[in-house]
Parts: sequence; structure tokens; C-alpha cells
Amino acid sequence: MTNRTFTMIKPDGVANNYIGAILAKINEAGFRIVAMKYTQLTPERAGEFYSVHKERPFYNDLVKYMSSGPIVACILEKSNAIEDFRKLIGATDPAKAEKGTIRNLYAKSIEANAVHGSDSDENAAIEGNFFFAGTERF
Ligand code: FUP
Repeated sequence: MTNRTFTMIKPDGVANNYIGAILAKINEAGFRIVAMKYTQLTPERAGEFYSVHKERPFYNDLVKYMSSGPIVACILEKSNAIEDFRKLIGATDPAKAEKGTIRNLYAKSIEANAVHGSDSDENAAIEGNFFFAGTERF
């Protein structure tokens, strides 16, 4: 059982004014926000964040998209955080996301899918550190 995960509200979530609605969903589901930052990734930083997908055909578009506007990065805390958060956001493709999930409610496409959620404890730590290491206590 894991107690932390990392999320980003992606450029479409921010541009469509869903920051408040998405954070409300996150809090209502019992997650506590441990660290939060409103910022914009450079293409270089977005490429680094998604480097596991470097060989995938969608990588270049994804990097361009993820650096196209501001995002909100957060570290979240809750028991069973990784699994419960993946359930809360729904499938990667919003067309396949279960009703009531964040991606079902607020996402438009597989690329512009409103939020990110870590897929493992190891990646949650790497991704949280990517935004917050050495800057604040978290
Ligand atoms: P997820 O873990 O749900 O965020 O999904 P993945 O790690 O499989 O993919 C990471 C991001 O790559 C997705 F959020 C959006 C993007 N992506 C595409 O643009 N096209 C695809 O076919 C698959 C993923």
C-alpha cells in the first residue's frame, strides 16, 4: 500500500478553467495536497518528464502539447494513493474513462486528457522530485 502519488493538471485542464473543479474532486476523494506548483514546462523539461515514451510515435506531439501552456503539479497523500488516484482519473483515453472520473468529466482527447497520475510508487517519487526536489519541504 502506497501513500503518495503525483499529479499534473495538464494544459487543457488549465486552459479550460478546470483547476478548481479538478482540485475539488481530488479533495473530495480524500487526497491531501502536500505540494503544489503552477508553472509551464519548456519543451526540454517536458521531454525529460516523458522520456519513458521517447520511442513511442506520439512522443514529439506529446512534448509539444505538454509545453504549450501552464500546468499545475501536485504531490498528493492518501492511503492506497497510486491505485485510488488512477481510479479517480479514469482511463488514458477519455472516451474509455468510466463515468464520473476526472478524464470522463473534463478531458477531450487521449493527448489532452486533463490530468496525469503516477503509475507506481517509484515513478511518484521520481515525478514529485522532478518538480519539487530541493525547493521546499514536502
Ligand atoms: P497514463 O498513465 O494514463 O497517463 O498514460 P500513458 O503513460 O500510457 O501515456 C502518457 C501520456 O501520453 C498520456 F497521458 C497522453 C499521451 N498519449 C498519447 O498522446 N497518445 C497515446 O496513444 C497514448 C498516450
